[in-house]
Amino acid sequence: MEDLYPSRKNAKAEILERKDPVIYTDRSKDNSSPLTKEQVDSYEQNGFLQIKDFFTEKEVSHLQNAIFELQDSNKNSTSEKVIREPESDDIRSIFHVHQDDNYFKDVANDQRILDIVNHLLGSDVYIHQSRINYKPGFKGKEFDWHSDFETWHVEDGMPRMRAVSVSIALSDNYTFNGPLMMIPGSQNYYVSCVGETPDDNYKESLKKQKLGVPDQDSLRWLTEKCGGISVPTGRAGSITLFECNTMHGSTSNMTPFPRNNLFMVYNSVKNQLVEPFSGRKPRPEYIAVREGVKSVVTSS
Ligand code: 6CS
Ligand code: FE
Repeated sequence: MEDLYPSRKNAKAEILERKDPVIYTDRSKDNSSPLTKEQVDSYEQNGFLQIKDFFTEKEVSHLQNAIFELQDSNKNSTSEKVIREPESDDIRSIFHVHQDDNYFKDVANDQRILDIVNHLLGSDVYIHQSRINYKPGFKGKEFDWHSDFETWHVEDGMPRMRAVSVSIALSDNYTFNGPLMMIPGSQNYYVSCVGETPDDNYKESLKKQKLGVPDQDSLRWLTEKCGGISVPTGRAGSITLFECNTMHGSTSNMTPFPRNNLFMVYNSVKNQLVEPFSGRKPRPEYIAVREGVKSVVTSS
């Protein structure tokens, strides 16, 4: 398959134009959308959309109990799905929760979310990846600037930009405890990064990403060309949908306040993974779902 979004191939970074729509549903059908026209416009323009108080307080406390139970039960786990912070034993992320835990399987199938992502992606969807990022107080380290799509294209073989991440805030996201930072409008540009992907890159990149982190000139160009930097803060229970190619990152957390987020990544069934464009072997199933995609997660 032709590589429309080459990256980590050249010695010089390059910024390419996006070749895919952001919204895949004909906008004339907005009246059937679970989102308002303003919300769809905002997502299309900025590459992300925050919906405050999406989950009720009761749902939030169930979700929080679930992530803390999982954090506790994995304290001494040696599972590959449990990623620890680079300088401590604190849990940084737990992957594949949508499959390994019935409670989170239900969250992934929440009809309110499915209706939104089906509309944005214009098709049925399946979970490409799920993870809880705990970013513990004092110890939670940064997630450097990156486009998820750049990694999912190069290392997982995701052909086109037709996926949405749903970040569910499960602790209050303040300006100071390492919230998600986005460059609004950056979804329209693809930063082709330098470097070459080694085998098993994920064993390092999930702790601290190096490859696929754009150079400073490209980041400066994006912030100047696009809309600066936005930080969608908000109470636990808010969700932030962000397009797979929206440039984002988050700083280390040096405060006592943890920043717990649950991420569900929805990919269109029309955008299923092929061979990684890096030429390397595919990443493990718990990072990039390939099996059983036939039984898609669909709206009713
Ligand atoms: O490699 C990945 O798939 C993961 N890395 C980051 C920094 N964001 C997306 C995803 O969780
Ligand atoms: Fe990311």
